[in-house]
Amino acid sequence: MGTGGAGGSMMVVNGCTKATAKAIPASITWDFSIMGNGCFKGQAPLNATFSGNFNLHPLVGGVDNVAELTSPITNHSSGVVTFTQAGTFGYFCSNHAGMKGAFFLD
Ligand SMILES: [Cu+2]
Repeated sequence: MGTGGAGGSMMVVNGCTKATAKAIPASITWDFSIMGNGCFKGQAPLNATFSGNFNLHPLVGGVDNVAELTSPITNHSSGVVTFTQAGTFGYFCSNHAGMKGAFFLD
């Protein structure tokens, strides 16, 4: 399943649905506290800033621990992710299974 498409609102991505996703904060704390709190929604284009240790917690775009190499999240630099298009974008930490979430961008 690709994550770049516009899926329906009931689509579950990395445990997230658009219905329960929260507004994207100015800075997303990228540590264990993201577990259960990583579901976001907003309006593209936008930048999302993750703050954390990317050596301990490699931030990768994708779903169900499968990296999507074309995801803007996979291609982030220093935790700042630039989304230029609407879509649904999952992400996860490649070291810790519970660190995951998704962006639902209109
Ligand atoms: Cu981690």
